[in-house]
Amino acid sequence: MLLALTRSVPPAIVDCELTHLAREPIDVARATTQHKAYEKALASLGYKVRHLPDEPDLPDSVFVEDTAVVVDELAVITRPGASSRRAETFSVAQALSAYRKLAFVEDPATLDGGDVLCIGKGLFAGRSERTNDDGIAQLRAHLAPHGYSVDAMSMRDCLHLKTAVTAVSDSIVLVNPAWIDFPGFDRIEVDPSEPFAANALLTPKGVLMPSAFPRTIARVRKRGIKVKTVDASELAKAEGGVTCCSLLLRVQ
Ligand code: CIR
Repeated sequence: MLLALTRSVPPAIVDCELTHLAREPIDVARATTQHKAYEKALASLGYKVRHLPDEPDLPDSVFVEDTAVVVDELAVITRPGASSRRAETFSVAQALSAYRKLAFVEDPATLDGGDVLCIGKGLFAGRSERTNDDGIAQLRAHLAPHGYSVDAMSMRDCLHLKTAVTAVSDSIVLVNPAWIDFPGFDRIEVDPSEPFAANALLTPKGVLMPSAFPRTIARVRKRGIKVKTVDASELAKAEGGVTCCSLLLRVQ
């Protein structure tokens, strides 16, 4: 079974962390409606959606991707780079312990799940304001015994590695070349007018992308990849994309 762990939009999201965007008012009701549509989209892509406990006072708690890196053998609970986000991990660890052995990223390391891209047994970890070299080293140490490689990557001008590049099939990446050099893979480049379009969520039934990026979506479809779209515009004001609102895992 495919499982998606999600968490509802907290009222405190109006005070979310922002790194590269100017603060704009966030309509919590609208964000919640969009988040529900996102969960529905995940269900239509074959996922059973399970809700993590609400964290109404943790502003970025809807962005659950950043709290863990989950592979078939293990879940690595992160230590988010923003100290305001560290308390998000407790309930995630508890929920994941039902499905996976756990490992933990520990001080002085920091790591956000948004900085980790998995392509098969190859992982790429972005050095960012949130993820440091200790974080990447600890991730590597936890995963190497299970046959995973972890390559450190550098980006520019964006929050997370997966703001700049994601996988849209087993072998094709969707990339914003202004923010990262990502050689070695067949690639689709985002339309230059849609810099945030590189964040797509890969599922076995196709990719999920924000409807705000029609030009890039057309490029992905042209390569024969199925694309489902959602309106994620309100969560985008909190610097979130489609990968950040879920943790996806295979369970028995
Ligand atoms: C933050 O700055 O931590 C949140 N406002 C946005 C997190 C987005 N997460 C992600 O892309 N994985």
